[in-house]
Amino acid sequence: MQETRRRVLETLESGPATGPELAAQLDISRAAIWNHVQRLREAGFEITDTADGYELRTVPEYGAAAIEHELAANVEVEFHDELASTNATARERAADGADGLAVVAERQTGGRGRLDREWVSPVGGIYASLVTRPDVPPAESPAFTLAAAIAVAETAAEAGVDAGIKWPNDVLVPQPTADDIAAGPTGERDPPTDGAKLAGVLTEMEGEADRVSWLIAGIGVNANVDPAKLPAGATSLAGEGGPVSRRAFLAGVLDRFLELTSDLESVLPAWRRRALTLGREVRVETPRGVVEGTATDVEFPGALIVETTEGPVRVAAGDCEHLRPR
Ligand code: BT5
Repeated sequence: MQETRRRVLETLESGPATGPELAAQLDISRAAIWNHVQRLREAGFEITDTADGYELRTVPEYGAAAIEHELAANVEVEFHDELASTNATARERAADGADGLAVVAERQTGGRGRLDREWVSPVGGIYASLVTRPDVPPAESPAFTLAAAIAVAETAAEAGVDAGIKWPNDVLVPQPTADDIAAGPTGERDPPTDGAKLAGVLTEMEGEADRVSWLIAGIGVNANVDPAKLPAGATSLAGEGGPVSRRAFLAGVLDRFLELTSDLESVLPAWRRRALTLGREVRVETPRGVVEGTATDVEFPGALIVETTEGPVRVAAGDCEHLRPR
């Protein structure tokens, strides 16, 4: 959001203020203040004229200005009612030189997962792609994928939904098994299953040998969506705990992502705290074949260490399945 407009909004958040008061405080003309107030009204902020001056009544539920208003970081938001894929549009913006831009859509008609899989994207979800230009070698980009998954899982936990991460980037909500339910709160229970998928991350990048040119963190979160509208095995924040403020949730995710990626050494410890995969028997399909064993750790920038019958194997990329112990 334009800097002066952001300051007008911040001032009104602490209480009503007249045009002359705002003009004096921000050192601009009263006409300019009026102009900013009009722009905010057009963006959906309800600002009324009262005896005490302009009064901020409500903030729009979602949209560019609403998200920018919640963000601590200086990120510009571009909002669309519908896009094929926010990642596809973000790629175009990246090619045009964008940096610190989040492309957000109310729904996607061609949402993508990894390996050209589909990402079902009904209204009510969060679909966002953040374009950044980090000064790191391309080999470190997997850490950004982990960071996006951590940011979503932590923000979900703050919203009361206890989400964890399946390596590398699936945000899942553990579900009770049939045995759990039968055994009751203190009984013997089955080991946890994978859980239901709440969110996914699709990172795309372009770079030269030693430096990333741009990196896009594409984040899809089933927020205020009825789980019946999602594929089997999926869940939503609304289904787990109740609807959330999408503007606050997304701003929380983007701020946390930028914080984690500004210090890549913070990523692995934060990932381990939310990991569902460590200690589990896993089967990972990699481009070089299947690796099966116990997942013991992650290594920078995001490889999974699997203890197999032939010793430890370092898996850089692949599809991971949690197995029940033999
Ligand atoms: C992912 O892929 O999990 C990455 C998804 C990234 C989506 C975001 S939305 C904003 C941005 N713009 C895009 O076009 N994409 C990004 P993957 O691990 O391949 O998982 C895909 C699989 O998850 C599908 O094959 C389905 O089985 C399942 N799936 C599809 N839609 C889902 C949904 N809404 N919730 C949970 N699971 C879903």
